[in-house]
Amino acid sequence: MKNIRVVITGTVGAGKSTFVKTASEVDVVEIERNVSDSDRENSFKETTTIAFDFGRLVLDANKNLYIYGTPGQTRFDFMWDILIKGADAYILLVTANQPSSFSYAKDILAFMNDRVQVPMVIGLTHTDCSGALPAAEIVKHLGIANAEHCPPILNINPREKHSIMKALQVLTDQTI
Ligand SMILES: Nc1nc2c(ncn2[C@@H]2O[C@H](COP(=O)(O)OP(=O)(O)O)[C@@H](O)[C@H]2O)c(=O)[nH]1
Ligand SMILES: [Mg+2]
Repeated sequence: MKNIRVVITGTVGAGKSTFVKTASEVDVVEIERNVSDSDRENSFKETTTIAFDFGRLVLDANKNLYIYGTPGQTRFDFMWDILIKGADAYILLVTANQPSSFSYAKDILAFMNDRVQVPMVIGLTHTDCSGALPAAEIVKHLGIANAEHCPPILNINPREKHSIMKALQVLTDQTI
């Protein structure tokens, strides 16, 4: 059995905590507090993750996943630093119907790329919501439209187990 550390990152409200909860076979450790006023303007949520979410999943006969969800706020990026440096692979979640968050998602991607070169997948969430932009459009905003090695881009609904299982399969297939 191979242990694989997977980081789930992305913007506030993209679905990171939901992803970890849906994935995990053990009770998720989630560290939250009330959102600050500045975040409240950009979010409908009352709480936000301040440290990280942690879960565990046996994906198949030879993959034991440790799953860490990052906090979504820049001022906690020391935590991203710690998490990403220990990651074997990561998923960047982007809220497809929130164009205002795309530049922040691009910043996250740059932050990660600066620190690690590990397999990754871009997961578009909220694609079932009105106003969701097409993948080709979003990828342009992330600055990877013409990248030589464009990472896999998937629609992910973090509330659905089959959806996150597929994403984790695509991700971890790249780690072998
Ligand atoms: N309709 C829909 N709701 C989603 C999707 N992904 C996440 N959500 C919801 O968005 C909200 C924020 O998710 P959360 O996991 O707390 O975001 P985080 O800030 O990234 O940890 C929750 O109410 C989720 O159920 C999606 O793909 N579709
Ligand atoms: Mg969260």
